[in-house]
Amino acid sequence: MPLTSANIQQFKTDGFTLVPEFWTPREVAAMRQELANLVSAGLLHNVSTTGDGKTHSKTVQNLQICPIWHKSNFFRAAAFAPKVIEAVTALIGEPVIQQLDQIFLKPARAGAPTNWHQDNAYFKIADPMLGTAVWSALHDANAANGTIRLIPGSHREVYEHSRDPESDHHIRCYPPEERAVLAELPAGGVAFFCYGVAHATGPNRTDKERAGLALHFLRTDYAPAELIADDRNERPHLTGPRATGGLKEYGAVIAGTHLIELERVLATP
Ligand SMILES: O=C(O)CCC(=O)C(=O)O
Repeated sequence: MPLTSANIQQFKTDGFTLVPEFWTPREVAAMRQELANLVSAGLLHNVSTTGDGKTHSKTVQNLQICPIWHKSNFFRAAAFAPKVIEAVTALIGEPVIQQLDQIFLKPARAGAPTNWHQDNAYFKIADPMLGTAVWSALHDANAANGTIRLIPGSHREVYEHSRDPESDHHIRCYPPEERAVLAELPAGGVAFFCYGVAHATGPNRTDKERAGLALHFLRTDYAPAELIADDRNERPHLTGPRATGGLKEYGAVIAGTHLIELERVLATP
């Protein structure tokens, strides 16, 4: 079990918890390699704007890919890793569905922030404790390179959101930042935070890039209707009576392929 009872208790109280050694060094190496493949293929886009929410910045970059599953069999399989499912179900219960996958890459010296928001301002589920992000540090993440900040207990508050003028499509809020904690994590570490917790990442002014992979999961019984419609062919049921290991959603069994995909990525130059 990747979480301790203290992790589960902290998630209940603060709305988030940190696991510094979640992914193995080999898993991290494969994640970085696959991210480099996606970057080379031109699949990440700068969402950072000059202050009007429209004009893309030429000086700073917040590079996003969302979704990832249709571009990377490796990242698609990561959501099915048994330790991911074990951790997520320990935090939010069952049955669970995967809702989203995305990466934000902050290039060296010019990495731009992702501003404050609560994921539930997008997802709007009835109980924000019944959805969680699994935010994985692909590089050591610290204050200098803009690691994620989280506001303990903010899942019990709802902040007003408006269009973020520094992003081409995001919304943002202006929560009490002085209450935030900095989630410093080594590469392979994970922050689990429920849909209600306000969070943000900062600028990266160091001379090395930094990336975070965010997988989002929620309780199937709290999912929006379109996400669990019978004719839906993406976003997998991971547990419960409708779970098929990805077969129904992707046309192939994905469960159990995470380590096979990892070896494939590492073996491919
Ligand atoms: O990694 C980032 O910059 C932000 C991630 C995030 O806010 C999210 O996945 O909700």
